[in-house]
Amino acid sequence: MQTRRNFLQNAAKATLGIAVSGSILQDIASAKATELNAAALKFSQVKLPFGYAALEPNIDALTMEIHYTKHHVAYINAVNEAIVAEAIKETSEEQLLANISKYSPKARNNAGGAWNHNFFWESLSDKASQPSEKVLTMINKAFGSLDKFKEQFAAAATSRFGSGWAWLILDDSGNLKITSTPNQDNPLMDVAEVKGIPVLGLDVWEHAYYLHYQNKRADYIKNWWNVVNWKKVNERIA
Ligand code: MN3
Repeated sequence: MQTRRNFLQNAAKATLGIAVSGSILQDIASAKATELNAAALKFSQVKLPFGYAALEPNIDALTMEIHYTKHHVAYINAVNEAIVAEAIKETSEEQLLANISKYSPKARNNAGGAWNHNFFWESLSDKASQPSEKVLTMINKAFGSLDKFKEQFAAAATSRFGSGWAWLILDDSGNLKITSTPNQDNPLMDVAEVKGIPVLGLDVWEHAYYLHYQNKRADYIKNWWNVVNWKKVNERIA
């Protein structure tokens, strides 16, 4: 005979049963969502490897802070929006760049902006460094000498009309080459005139130097050599 107490216990169990199966379903749904999110490409900002003021006077602290916290963050957010909005299924950042002509200008500009700046921060250092023997040999072979390389790279960076980037790349024969791209394009993109694997890049957008150098892009480029992270370049080529 069912007592009131038993009835309440059974009712509670039944409620609990429903609650448990409800929560299992929720768990499955949320695990699925996590799985889907994990599969979707998402850009994020690398940690700045130094303080905002670390590269003074070559790159001033305010420029570094605005560049990192405003410009770069805007590219990251916008590319992630584009990935969702366009249901982009590429599995890596590099894969997306290699197929970028399939997507919108928003995806192209911001995938480039997101990738290029992560690459740029890691190409800079407050600690002095030098090209490795191997890298120096490759530079000598391609450009004649380190000084000649710097001249040719600076020329590419100076003559890039409007906004863009200068790059040192490895071409598909494994040789070093200098190129430049407009806007936020880069040599990993299928739309790039000259394609290759970037090993060093210089942002020549006015936002990268104008506060400190105003119209003197050439001075910015000249001083930028003082903060190039050759250790990183060596690793990228090794
Ligand atoms: Mn920039």
